[in-house]
Amino acid sequence: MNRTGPVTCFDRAIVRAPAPSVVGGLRAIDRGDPSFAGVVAEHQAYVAALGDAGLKVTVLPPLEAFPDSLFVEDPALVFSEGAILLRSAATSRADEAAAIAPFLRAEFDRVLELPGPGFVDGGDVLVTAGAVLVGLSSRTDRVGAEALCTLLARLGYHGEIVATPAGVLHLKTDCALLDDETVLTTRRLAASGLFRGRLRELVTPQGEEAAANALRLNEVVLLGRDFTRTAEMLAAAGYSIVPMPTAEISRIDAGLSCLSLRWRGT
Ligand code: CIR
Repeated sequence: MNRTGPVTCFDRAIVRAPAPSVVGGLRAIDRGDPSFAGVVAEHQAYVAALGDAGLKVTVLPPLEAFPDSLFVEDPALVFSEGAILLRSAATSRADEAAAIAPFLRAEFDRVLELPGPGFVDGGDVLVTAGAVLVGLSSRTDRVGAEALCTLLARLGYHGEIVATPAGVLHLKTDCALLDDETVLTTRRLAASGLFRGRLRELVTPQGEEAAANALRLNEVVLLGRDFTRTAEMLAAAGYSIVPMPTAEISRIDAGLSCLSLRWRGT
């Protein structure tokens, strides 16, 4: 198994249980609503996988008023040094940061807040060993990204603003850090040159682009279970794969990073 470094090493996580309203979650293309029971089952499998990977998981209560609130990665960023509350450009998600704030204030001594008028979703933020990459997208604008870089500096991190390919929801829709030196990426994101000279790239096979929203946790990589060719590629490269069900959450444009906030607390 390839080396896990500080940016893929975690012992704590926060998730939020899905509410029945999740069936009306945001999506770019409507391929039918997910089933509530199916989302619950996928979420439970995810929480179990986090525990198996060695993380202590706090499960927050469901929020019926916020269909997408199980995707806790978007309203906040967390680091060992503190948390940052973000601002979502999606109207239906705008108040999720306020909803998660009390839990973050209970966990972290330092909780910073992204000032307006800019917007950032956590799905656009890829923490690498060298820099925190902030992808511009329909959810993250330049004003928000610049404000975030200022806050990151206060926590001791170097933020860098990068581009997300047109039509891609979030930067991490198309990539996941596999270890300090390696990123799993789609061909279209790799083509932007973003990772050149920074990270070794493993590119998802054609037709398995959605596999790129994977999640490295300590000794394992959580990967959507339908992506068998990506699993073979990662196994051949020395990674230990945990196949995860994602058919229901993928109907509302979600993958594996967005279901949790992860950090090293000790
Ligand atoms: C949304 O459009 O906001 C949700 N339906 C999906 C959010 C996925 N978040 C992520 O990948 N970080």
